[in-house]
Amino acid sequence: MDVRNGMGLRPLGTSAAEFEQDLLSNLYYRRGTTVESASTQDAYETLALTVRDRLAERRVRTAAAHYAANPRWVYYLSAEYLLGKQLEQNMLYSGTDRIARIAMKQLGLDPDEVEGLDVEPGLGNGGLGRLAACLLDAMATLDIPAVGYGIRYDLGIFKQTFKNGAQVEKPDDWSYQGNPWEFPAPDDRQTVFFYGHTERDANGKTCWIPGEVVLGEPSHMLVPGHGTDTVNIVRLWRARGSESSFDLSRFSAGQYAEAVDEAVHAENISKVLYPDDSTESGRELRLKQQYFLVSCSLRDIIRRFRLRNTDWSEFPKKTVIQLNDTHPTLAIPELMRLLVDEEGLNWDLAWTIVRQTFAYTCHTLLPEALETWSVPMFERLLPRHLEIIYTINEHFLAEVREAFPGDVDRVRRMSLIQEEPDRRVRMANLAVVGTQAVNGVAELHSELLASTTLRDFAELWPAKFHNVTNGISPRRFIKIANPTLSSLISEGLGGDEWINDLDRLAGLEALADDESFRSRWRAVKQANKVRLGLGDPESLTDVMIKRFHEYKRQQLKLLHIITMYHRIKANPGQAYVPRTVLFAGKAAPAYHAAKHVIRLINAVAAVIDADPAVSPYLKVVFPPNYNVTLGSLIIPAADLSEQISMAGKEASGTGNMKLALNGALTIGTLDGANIEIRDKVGADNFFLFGLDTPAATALKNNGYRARDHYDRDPELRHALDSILDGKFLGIGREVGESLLNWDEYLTLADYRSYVDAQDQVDAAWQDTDQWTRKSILNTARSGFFSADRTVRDYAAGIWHVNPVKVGR
Ligand code: GPU
Repeated sequence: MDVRNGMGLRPLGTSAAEFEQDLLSNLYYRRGTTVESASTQDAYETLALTVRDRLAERRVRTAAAHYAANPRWVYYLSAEYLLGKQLEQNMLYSGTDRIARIAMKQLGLDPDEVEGLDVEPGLGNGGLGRLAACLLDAMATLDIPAVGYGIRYDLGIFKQTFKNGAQVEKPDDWSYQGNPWEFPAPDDRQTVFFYGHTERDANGKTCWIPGEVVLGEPSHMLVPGHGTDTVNIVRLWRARGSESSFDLSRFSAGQYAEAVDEAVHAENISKVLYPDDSTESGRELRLKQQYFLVSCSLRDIIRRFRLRNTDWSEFPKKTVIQLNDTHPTLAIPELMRLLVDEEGLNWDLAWTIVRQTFAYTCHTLLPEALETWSVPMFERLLPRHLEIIYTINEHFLAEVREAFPGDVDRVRRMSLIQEEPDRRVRMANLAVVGTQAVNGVAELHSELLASTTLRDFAELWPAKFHNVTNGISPRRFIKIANPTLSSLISEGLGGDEWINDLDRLAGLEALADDESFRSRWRAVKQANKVRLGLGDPESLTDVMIKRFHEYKRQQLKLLHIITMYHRIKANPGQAYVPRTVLFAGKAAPAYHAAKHVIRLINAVAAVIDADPAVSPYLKVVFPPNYNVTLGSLIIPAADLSEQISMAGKEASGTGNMKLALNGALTIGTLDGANIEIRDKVGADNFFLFGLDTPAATALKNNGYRARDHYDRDPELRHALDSILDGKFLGIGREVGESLLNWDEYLTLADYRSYVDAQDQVDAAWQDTDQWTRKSILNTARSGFFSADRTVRDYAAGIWHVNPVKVGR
């Protein structure tokens, strides 16, 4: 039965005229204005609400279906979500994209101008945050009952600007105009404790007497599925001072500012996203954020469990909590605390429940990204949790000693507490010990986790370790981002079922040899370059879009650019393949080495731009402030995808998948998911270069000397010398020195192989038909990288959950 009919509500219409009526009604009643006096902001918010209403109706039915089914739920805990703009997606998913535009025009509104006001909530840093959003999208699309939990940061990832070519960060007050996609749920607010001490009562029961009390206020955004009525939610917590943090005595004494000090302090918890990617920041406020997220979310999960269940032993049957990296790992000791201290369960039963409930995804191999917390700081902030971790550790280490008698070193390595050089809590170890499944995010990554980073644990519990190769939302990253290519694909395949069944792209293989299809494919790519605003659409668009990190090796791409520049300077008369090299990405504000690379790229771009002998063939562009929105414009325009990390360092990568799906050819190392991309698209359609992981590891172990490569290779020497000699506006000496004297990530060792592979790219580009064929084959063979496949893998191998269909 239609819930609205049951409630006596008028059904929302599906025609443009009805949509127009609803726009007018929302404009009048929700914004308090009329078409004649509405601002563009009024029009935008009204449009958003009118679209949202359609999804709200599905949401109500979803909640009813889920309540009736009392299913096993997936709760996805993540400190980051990069959801991307909501409007276009929600118009597509609600089937209102066409009628909404007609209705706006009827009302004299410019749809592009109105839609232009939609803002991207930048509540994450990079791949990890965007993966969370893609998985939520796929879970809803596959009708899996799921809730995402996160933090509603007031300030998202900083806005990147350039000043004299250097990165300058500006705050991202993303919701200062409000956020029409959000449903506040103040009734579900939770209380969170910090600091204080523990006490034991006469029965030996432990009690935590907190020193600070903060409120967590939730709101949620809708997560609709595509081609289904399921609408899940992502619930985001915002910190508020509690009543006790308002000091009435001070207020009465006229100390108005002091009276609210504590409340302001509390609200700092959700004030700003930490802009670190793949490095830990180790700050107390960050640990507070993590506990805040975990504490609010677990209480909410338990509240939801109790709506339909009473028996704690049922909890793991109804609940799986996926930890997105170690950031939410405090959920493990927190659930122990809730079960033992608050619910009175005995330790062993509580531990059984906890372990069955959680699963952990690791997203890195970098030692500096494995979070640890200083014991004294941890103890001050979360005294009870430290006791619980000690007890978990005692039981766990006994198990290790039993499995490996006499292996003291192993016990030291596996302990949840690092002792030397200082005492720290090891969050990754805790995450492995407290979960039923641990997974890496690409085949190579999962293998390396089990054989290196988490080897001791894989030896103890081999069955706990899984691989789930990452995936991307085909809705967001081809259907919405690349509408013209999507239309061509649908035409070629005779339908658009591929959007929810990406393996169907294989049907394009047959068209790769069809000359007219190829020329249309090429025309789409060129139109996307024009849309992006790149000058010459005939030029090879070579893109490197990702966070700036030394292991990702933007410096290697830069050495190649400088080499091309030198070649053109040396032989100006020759014909060169024209290239537009596009960089985009942010560096963590305190990551100086990465910021030096950014500055040098901008300097090299300026020098090339000013040189008329070179600029016809080579152009370097670096649009600021890479985010989901900008990525969605760049990806469809790319010919070449740069995936050039040092082998064994990139856990997976997901930009690599988005680019291949949109018909870019990859130049890449055997790292992360590049390996699987190459396996799928075929070695002929991928430019491979560089050391593989065993060779890179061996080189590092045998005393790598970057300078040997500099001494041996004249082109490399020329490129590095030009940096060291200040030929690029005097910028970048730090970059040159670091490469020559240290080169942590084997950039110079891979230089020759990389430049040679780039020469093969140039040669391949000149055969336009063959290149286009390869481009089509990249798309045709990328179906595996759908996040729908990723979620199916999680559902079958780790979550053991079933879909729940939402009835009409
Ligand atoms: N990743 Br750890 C992040 O974006 N941030 C992090 O803090 C950590 C990992 C990335 C990996 O670097 C990337 O290889 C992977 O594709 C992505 O997570 C999603 O798994």
